[in-house]
Amino acid sequence: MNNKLQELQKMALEKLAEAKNAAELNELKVQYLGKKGQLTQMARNISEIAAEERPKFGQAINQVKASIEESLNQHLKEMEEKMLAAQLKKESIDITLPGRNVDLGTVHPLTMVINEVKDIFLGMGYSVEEGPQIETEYYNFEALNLPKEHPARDMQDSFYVTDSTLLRSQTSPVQVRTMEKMVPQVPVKIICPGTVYRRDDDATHSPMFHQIEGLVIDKNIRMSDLKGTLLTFVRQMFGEDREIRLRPSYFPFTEPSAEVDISCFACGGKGCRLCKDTGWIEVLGSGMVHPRVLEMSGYDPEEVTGFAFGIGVERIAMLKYGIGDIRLFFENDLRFLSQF
Ligand code: 2NL
Repeated sequence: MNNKLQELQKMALEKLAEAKNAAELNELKVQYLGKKGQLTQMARNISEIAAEERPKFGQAINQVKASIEESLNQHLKEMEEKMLAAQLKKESIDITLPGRNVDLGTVHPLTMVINEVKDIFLGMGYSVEEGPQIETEYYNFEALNLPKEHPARDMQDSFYVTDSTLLRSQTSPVQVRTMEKMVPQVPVKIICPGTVYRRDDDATHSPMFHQIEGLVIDKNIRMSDLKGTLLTFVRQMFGEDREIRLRPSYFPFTEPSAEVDISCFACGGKGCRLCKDTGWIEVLGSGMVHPRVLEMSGYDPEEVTGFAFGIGVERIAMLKYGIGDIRLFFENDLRFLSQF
């Protein structure tokens, strides 16, 4: 190989090895391989060489060019790797540092009970209806067969907003509104969960509390349908080995009416402190919808019948979780709420 060419290759490779950064490498690339670079110049001078030497010379030029390119790429690659390693070292984080705790909220015990009751009745084909919390006297009392002189209508027992509107004292008005919307269609099969208000305030009564009422209207609905439905509900809510007992009672909107007891889930019915040695615990009120109530909402009590029930959410939650004072639900004390 031509001496000058060898010399050039040696120089180029040495300089490439000494280059400190990519910019210097790039400069060398221009210096040797660029359009006006040394190697390019030499290739241009090929005409000065004897014709028979030219192929060999051309080949040598190409070899030198290839070796410079290879060395250049090799150095560039090494530099990139070094830079990456340095950057990774600089930016490394200590993953052994313990994480910060994030406080998670919990579902309120009353919401838990409401969700559970909803799930059970949704499973039996009911739909959920909601309605206004400020109601007219008509929907809250009149349509439910609560006569004008009934004590529940008294200012002392309900929160009146105006002379004829009040905070609903039960969720039944939602059921009345649903009946009016559906009439004369059957079946009606709904539950109405919601906040209700009464002038009452002690360890077992809160002026604001929660109710879930249920209503079924269809042809040939009988008391046995009520009993079977409530037994199914009670067993899912309080355990598969619960029994129920219906005691005669009175509500203006149902006839006949019945208070529903469940066999005590603490002692199984033998008698204990929870059931006050009776073996039974009262959990809800129910009955066959009063014919006048059906009639007022447009249904013909000769054609259809119905049953209804009302569940006190706070009462169920207090029983289920062994809570002695209703006010704990509304104080928002995290020491209480975080236990659920
Ligand atoms: C209780 C009693 C009850 C109803 C609520 C009702 C609703 C309509 C028609 C007839 Cl639209 N009845 N609701 C029936 C019986 C009892 O609640 O002690 N609740 C805690």
